[in-house]
Amino acid sequence: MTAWSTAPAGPGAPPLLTEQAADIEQIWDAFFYIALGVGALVVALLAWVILRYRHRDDVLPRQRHAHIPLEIGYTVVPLLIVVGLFAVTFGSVRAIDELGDDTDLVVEVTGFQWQWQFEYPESGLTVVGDETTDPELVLPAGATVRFEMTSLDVIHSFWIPAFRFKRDVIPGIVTRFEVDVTDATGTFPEAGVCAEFCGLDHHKMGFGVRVVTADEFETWAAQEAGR
Ligand SMILES: [Cu+2]
Repeated sequence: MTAWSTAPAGPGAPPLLTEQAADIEQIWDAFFYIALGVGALVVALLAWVILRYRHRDDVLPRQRHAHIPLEIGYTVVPLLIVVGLFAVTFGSVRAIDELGDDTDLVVEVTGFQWQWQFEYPESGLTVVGDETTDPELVLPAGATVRFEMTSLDVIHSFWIPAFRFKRDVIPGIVTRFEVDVTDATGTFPEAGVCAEFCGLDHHKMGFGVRVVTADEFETWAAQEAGR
């Protein structure tokens, strides 16, 4: 597991590999800067109270029972922030949950203790990792890819930080999501991990991601099928 495979968005974060990742990154940024602002306000108010009302004599500062506008303000403003963040998050998750009619490729992901298997049903291909070798998830650039995921044993979580998205992989249930892979090609070793602690060798559930052109994908699939 490389440092960046669990790093949040920001400097050093992996490149965005899906169209949806850019939206999600914006939401992460919004959360970050709003949290920073709220944190700064709290620290500033604390510092002001500590300094302004520090113990100087035994006279209490002026006591006040209620301040209605202030109380309404500090209830309504956080509520608006939470509702706003919920709304944008809901929108972006729905964009990934919505399965369109123009899927180019289906990848069936199976998590198990302690590796991953990627199946490409249309080409009859199976890529599976083992103790010593991480599997590589090969994706065609520019394609709309649907992931259909399940687990053979316990709950895992399929996490490609470059997607800025992860989803639980649950035994007995198929979870799905769909993303549009960007046009950039490249090889990203250790780009994926399991993000749900699933036992002793949980940390060994890494996998690589390789994004190739549509033609290269066909060639790869034909080669693998011929093996
Ligand atoms: Cu796992």
